[in-house]
Amino acid sequence: IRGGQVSDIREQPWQVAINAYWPRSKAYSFRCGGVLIDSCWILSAAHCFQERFEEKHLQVVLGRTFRLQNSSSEQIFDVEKYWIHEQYDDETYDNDIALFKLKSESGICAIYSPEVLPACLPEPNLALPDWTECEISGYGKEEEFSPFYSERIKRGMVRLWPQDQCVPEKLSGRLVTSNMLCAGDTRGLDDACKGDSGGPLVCQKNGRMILMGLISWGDGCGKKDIPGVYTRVTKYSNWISSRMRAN
Ligand code: 4AZ
Repeated sequence: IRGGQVSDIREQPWQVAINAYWPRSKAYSFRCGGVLIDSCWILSAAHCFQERFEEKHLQVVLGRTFRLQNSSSEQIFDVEKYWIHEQYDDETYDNDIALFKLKSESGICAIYSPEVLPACLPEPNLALPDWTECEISGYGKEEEFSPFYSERIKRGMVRLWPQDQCVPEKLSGRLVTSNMLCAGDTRGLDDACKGDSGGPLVCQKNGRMILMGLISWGDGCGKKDIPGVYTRVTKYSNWISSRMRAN
């Protein structure tokens, strides 16, 4: 997260970190963010998994304020299976969504606690007013050209842009589809950045935190009047629930 503030996992208990194992270096490395949506289910961005990692090479970490630091509140899971959206386009990042089922013997995976709680999925028809203030979070970079990911979880505040202002002219010419939404800080400060992908954009409604977006792409991080681009989660309600029901 560029700008924003350091946070605590209890402020973003749905935030997950996904690590991928690299056989050549025999080590796990941080890959992307993700969002807990149910005890055994998380969402992330398809583009993080273009390499088509095997399930056994992925690991999901919940409940950590510090990305690399063990914590008594953490819960770590293997992945039983994951699905990349069938229409994901690696050129445009259209349909940039992936669904993960965590592995468990019992059918219960994450145990809810102050540090581990799911975000709510939106109804498919939920439309929030333009410029609604929402929250993003992640362990991603604090500056576009920083060599490091953030060691501590951060959060930032961004506003939902009107779709008619979310156009290629604002985003170095890249296509913006109706499956994407734009959000940015009108002060030009808070924004998602590299490593935050797959993580949440949540908006408060009736006291609940609703997952409206997944961090997907942008033109740099926190440039003035340039929004970040997010996967529009309302478009995938049926895709998500049908897979959860069938599995
Ligand atoms: C990235 O590279 C990335 N400012 C994600 C989000 C944004 C930029 C880059 C939005 O994963």
